[in-house]
Amino acid sequence: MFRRVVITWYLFSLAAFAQPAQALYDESKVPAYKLPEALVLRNGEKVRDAKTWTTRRRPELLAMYGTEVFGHSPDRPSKLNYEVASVDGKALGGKALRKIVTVYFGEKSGDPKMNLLVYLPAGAKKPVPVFLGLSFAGIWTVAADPGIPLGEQWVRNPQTREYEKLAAADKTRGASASQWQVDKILAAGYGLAVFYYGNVEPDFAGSMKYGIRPLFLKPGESEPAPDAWGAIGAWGWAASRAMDYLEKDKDVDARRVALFGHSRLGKTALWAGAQDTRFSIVISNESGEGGAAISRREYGERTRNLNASFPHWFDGNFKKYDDREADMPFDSHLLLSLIAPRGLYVASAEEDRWSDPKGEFLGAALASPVWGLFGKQGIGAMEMPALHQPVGATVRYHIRAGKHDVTAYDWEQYLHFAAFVWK
Ligand code: GTR
Repeated sequence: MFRRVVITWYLFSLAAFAQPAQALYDESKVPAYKLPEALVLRNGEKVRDAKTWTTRRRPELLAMYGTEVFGHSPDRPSKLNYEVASVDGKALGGKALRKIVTVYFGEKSGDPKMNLLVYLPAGAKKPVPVFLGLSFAGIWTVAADPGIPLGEQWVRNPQTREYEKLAAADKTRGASASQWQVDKILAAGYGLAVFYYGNVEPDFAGSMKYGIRPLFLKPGESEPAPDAWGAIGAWGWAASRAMDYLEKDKDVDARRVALFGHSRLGKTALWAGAQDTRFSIVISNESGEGGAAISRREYGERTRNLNASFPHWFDGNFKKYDDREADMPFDSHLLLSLIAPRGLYVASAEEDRWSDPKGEFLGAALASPVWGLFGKQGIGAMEMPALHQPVGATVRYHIRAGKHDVTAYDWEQYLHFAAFVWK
């Protein structure tokens, strides 16, 4: 019980302490703004076809996001160092084949490594499409499955307010099961792969030393350059390493892998999916500011809040945009456009005003013309839909009732969307 209380307290504190009372929530007071255009190159030339998009506009946007926002990540390693630690064909009461795969990030024994949990429908006759997700709380919280090894979890001690790495208690098994909906995913014929972001780098200012980024510092560097990756870049890079593994797994249809993340991990999914085109679908669940929401909208969280509360998430250059969103040569529609022409799902929750649902919708709607270059339909509307009325085709959006969370309703929409994209 005690541990569950600590985890709840910790997760709550992540969301709560960063929300100042003076955030703007009155739509009528949101000032007008002017956005950079998706289909215009920085030199002013118009983008009229898919080839110009792919060979010129996309690379310049990717470079801009690398330099100004998330920081550049290292290249794909020449070899993935991994080990299939266990395989059980009768997991979850016989419904699933479960694999635990350890991915090693460094050469030395103390270097960071992550455990990837892979569930596939038991008895599948051919390789299956997979949802790959990042977890806030550890892979053993995904399902109450005693076959998942308990790991260590970074938690903030309520007394000292310091973060500590503690062995997870058995009671935390399945603690975040409602956010993963494993039964629904398996019943739809898909697999689910999940890793714990804390295995890659813990999530607090000053935590870099415990994660993978030090492995890539250049000689003489004690911290990444202003245009080198932050924690979001590191978590996203690990998602690509999970993808490297999925490509090697013969039970997985690696051409059909959807990358999923919620909140800060939704921002992470967008950036990882923007860079790594092997992800055929990218799902942003309430990614908010720095994710799907238009930054120039003065509603809910702002750039200055991100940089003040989470200085480790973005790169050094991003700090200069505090209260200067109008000067950004980018905005969220351009981040989202980097997923084109693959499947993109953006989802919001009505009570999650901090994430700016309307800003998230507009990001997806304003990115959609890029899908048009490829003969695909995006959102196809500029009016926010009503609650529980998903809109769009290869770019899709919904807003549901309720709080900042991932729910069964959200997963039902993602499964439906995946069936459409992977038909
Ligand atoms: C909040 C943060 C948001 C969002 C959220 C989360 O505190 O301000 O940008 O990422 O955390 O990740 O839960």
